[in-house]
Amino acid sequence: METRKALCDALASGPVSGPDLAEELGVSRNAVWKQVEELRESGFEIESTDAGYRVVSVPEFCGSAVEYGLDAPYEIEYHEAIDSTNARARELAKAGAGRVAVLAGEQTAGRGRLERAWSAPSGGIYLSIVLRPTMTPMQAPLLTLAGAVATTRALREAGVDAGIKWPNDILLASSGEKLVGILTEMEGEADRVSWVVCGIGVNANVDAAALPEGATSVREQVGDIDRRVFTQRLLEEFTTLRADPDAILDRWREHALTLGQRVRVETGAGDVVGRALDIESPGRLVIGTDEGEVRVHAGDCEHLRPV
Ligand code: BT5
Repeated sequence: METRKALCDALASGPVSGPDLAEELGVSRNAVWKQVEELRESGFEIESTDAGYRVVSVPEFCGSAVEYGLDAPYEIEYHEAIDSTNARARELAKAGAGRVAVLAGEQTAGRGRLERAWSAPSGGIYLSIVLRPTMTPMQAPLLTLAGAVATTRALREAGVDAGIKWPNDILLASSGEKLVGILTEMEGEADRVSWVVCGIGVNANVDAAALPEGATSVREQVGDIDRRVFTQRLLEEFTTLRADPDAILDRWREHALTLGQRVRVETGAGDVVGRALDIESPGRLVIGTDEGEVRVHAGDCEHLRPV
């Protein structure tokens, strides 16, 4: 898979000859030829010209299609359908993988937080990114915020008026219907994260009728999108944000729907009701209540109508 990613990178920058590819990738010419044949079998149209291999067209949605021209360091493991991309990503993470993303067009046992179910009909984008960050478990929520910002930016670029509800739901701004859910899982010790899986479920090219009440899809709002390009944009934005962790909170604020709203947050220690004032690292919501400011780390947040 690593060679395939490197091959996709090389082909994306223009025609290139077999021998040049072999040298660049550090593999035999025969290995290059085999990989090119595999790309053709997965739906790539690749011409052999005097200047070398030239990509004429790319398949609509699969691992190599997303890797082709992707400006982010992830190999993509694609499944047309899978039980849960997070479950698969955890397996890979436990086996030592990093910088890989599991992608599916349908999930048969998608999961939300707290063992809730996630509806994942065919036509969606279900993506779980495996990361091995150098950070403490306390800081890991920042990655979830980064995932939410990256996805919101990709949605806005696609023409969807999306925004973030704390901590990591993405909603249609005008109606509050849910477009995206994010589930981050991790393993590590007190002072060091071993791996993080950031799982993102986007209701992309699916009918709202196939989703639970209160949900909407990109298809319902702006029509079908190119899932390949969308996934690339998401991964690229995510990579840019990770390179500048200090900027994540500011970007989150810019894309948030929650700040300034009256909210009710259900926490393990009871409900907190008040006005959402700000977010603090690594993801705490600051709520102004009748009894003063309260900071919440986690919980389910509801936007209330102004009183
Ligand atoms: C989430 O949980 O919002 C996190 C969802 C994460 C899904 C991704 S898909 C890729 C990766 N692989 C997985 O197996 N999971 C991740 P939570 O905040 O607990 O919200 C769950 C609630 O959202 C459910 O109880 C439903 O009410 C609602 N819901 C379920 N499916 C939905 C959908 N497709 N769109 C909008 N809302 C949905």
